[in-house]
Amino acid sequence: MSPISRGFHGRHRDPDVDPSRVPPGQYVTTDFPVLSAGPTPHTPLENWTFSIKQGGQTARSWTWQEIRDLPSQEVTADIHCVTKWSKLDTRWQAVSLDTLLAQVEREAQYVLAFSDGGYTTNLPLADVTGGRAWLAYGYDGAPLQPEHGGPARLLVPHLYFWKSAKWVRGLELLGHDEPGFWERYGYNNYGDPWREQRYAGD
Ligand SMILES: Nc1nc2c(c(=O)[nH]1)N[C@H]1C(S)=C(S)[C@@H](COP(=O)(O)O)O[C@H]1N2
Ligand SMILES: [Mo]
Repeated sequence: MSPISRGFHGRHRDPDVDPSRVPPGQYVTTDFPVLSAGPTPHTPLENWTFSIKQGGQTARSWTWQEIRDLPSQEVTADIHCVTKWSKLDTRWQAVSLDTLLAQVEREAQYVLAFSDGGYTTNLPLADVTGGRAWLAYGYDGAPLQPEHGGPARLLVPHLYFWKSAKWVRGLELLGHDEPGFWERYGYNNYGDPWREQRYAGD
């Protein structure tokens, strides 16, 4: 993934920004940087599914059309990348993960999100329920662009943005915690931007 250049504008204090909305060590940008660890996958929608797996089995799976037929919400959220940019008031069209998880019987405490291309990220189940996490397929009034995770990505804005898996294809429900892609490379297991949990040990 390409680092954000040092000369990136927007580090100065913007008088329009309420500083209480910006976590420690972050700066606000109006751009929407693209951060991808690999190439952008292009899965045709007719082959696309979103699955919830448990105990090595698929507990529930939705086609693209089935996902689109579920009730969606307009979500406005501030997002915070571990490379230090934050973007305020991003607007998404999304299905709450509560809606999806309500359709499976579950015992799990943890989830591992998995994506086309092999990316994974782990989250406590408590962080993807209770109206705090979504499957997002629209951004700013348009379909979510492939470089930003389209056709659909996770949106978990209360944690650093690496937890918001792009090109997500499902959730594996687990009884134990299992580190995902960046978490295995030394990123923090939980990733709370307000506690500046960037790396393991923070
Ligand atoms: N599948 C996948 N999801 C991913 C990533 C990735 O490399 N692959 N990068 C993560 C990181 S580190 C960030 S900051 C955000 C970036 O999202 P954006 O490119 O839409 O800004 O996606 C996250 N989700
Ligand atoms: Mo990131």
